[in-house]
Amino acid sequence: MLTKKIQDALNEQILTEAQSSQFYLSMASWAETEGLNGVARFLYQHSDEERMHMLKLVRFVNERGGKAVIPELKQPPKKWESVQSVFKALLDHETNVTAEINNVVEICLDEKDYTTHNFMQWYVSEQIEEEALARTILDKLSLIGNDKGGLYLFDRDLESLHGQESE
Ligand code: OFO
Repeated sequence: MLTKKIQDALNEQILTEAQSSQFYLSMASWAETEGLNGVARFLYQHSDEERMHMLKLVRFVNERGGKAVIPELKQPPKKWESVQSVFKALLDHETNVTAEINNVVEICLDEKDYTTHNFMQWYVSEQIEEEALARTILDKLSLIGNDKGGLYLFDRDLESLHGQESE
């Protein structure tokens, strides 16, 4: 059985994951309308992954005798200045998500809920990968700068990069 404190923390995390999914969905849609099909594909997949992170939490809360809350979502931004600003926003967002996950882990330790603590370790590792991937992408983008040909190749590369990531 989950304590109220843990249940609240997990429900808060459900909101974060749902909001992440919505945020990346909006980025994906923007990229698609800009003709950046590789970037769009990467972000659509990323959005789906966040939804999966949310669902995993929903199922866990309910299986442990709690009640998951499916939250209302905020409208994400509709457009971005550049691909660079998209990935910068993505990395900032993921850094905040990591802090929130660490907070849930801390609550688990305070409450001595080792089962939820164990469950949350999956999210801890996932964040390491996601932040590293976002940093790699931003490094590539800073090499490209304003070079349109470079951006074209980056867009193509991203399709294969994410293909490997999601396997
Ligand atoms: Fe992007 O992370 Fe979920 O957890």
